[in-house]
Amino acid sequence: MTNFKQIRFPIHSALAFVLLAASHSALSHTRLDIPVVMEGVRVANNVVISHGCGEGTNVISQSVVFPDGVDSIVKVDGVQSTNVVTDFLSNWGNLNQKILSYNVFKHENEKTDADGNVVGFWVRDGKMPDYYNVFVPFRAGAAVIDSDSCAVSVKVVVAVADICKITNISGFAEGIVNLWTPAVGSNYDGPGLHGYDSPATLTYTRNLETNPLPPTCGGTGVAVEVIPSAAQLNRDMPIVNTDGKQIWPKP
Ligand SMILES: [Cu+2]
Repeated sequence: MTNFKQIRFPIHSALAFVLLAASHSALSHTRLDIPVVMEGVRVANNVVISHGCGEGTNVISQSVVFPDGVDSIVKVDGVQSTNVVTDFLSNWGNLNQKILSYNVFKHENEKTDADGNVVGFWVRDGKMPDYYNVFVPFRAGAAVIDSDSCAVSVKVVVAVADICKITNISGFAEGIVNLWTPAVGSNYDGPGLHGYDSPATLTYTRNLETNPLPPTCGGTGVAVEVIPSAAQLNRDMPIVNTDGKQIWPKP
């Protein structure tokens, strides 16, 4: 073991590098200000943009989409299930509203589905330097976990695009756009980009005092995850002006 010191150093360095890289990405990706909320609690939340698309770039627009609960992917303990969102969140739909703010972005609007429920929002005409942080505020409504379900937590996956340059879909690249979306096979997966398959999330935890697990759950309960479908992201990720004109991506 005379070589111990010689081999120990590179291993230690490699470990330090991995830890540094992990903490960097955890800190620097676009995430929610308050990523975990107890059910029944309404909070003022923010989408936090922590960097642009590289040195010298500005985030000029952002698009945010929540799963609509219509054709969303539902996973139970990590396994895709045939359940629907309302099996676990009894009041899902229209829970998240944009809080109006022209601090950074000069135009904004909510995105709605055919029934007028808010499924996301967009902001544009801003200029956030790469080295800045920006809060995009929204009101996260009080979700209710279905009392008959065994869910102890429901993690809602949120798709976000931080846009530094307006292009068409084929123009998506490093330095142009950061896509914090689940890789579900939509036009907004962004394979190879910085935020690939690293979406923001909002987790509701069950209030076990007021909403105890049914005895049939066996005491442990399940962790549920709700992910927007590719069809929904293709429909809802674009930024469309009130006059119907699509701003991003360029058609
Ligand atoms: Cu990052």
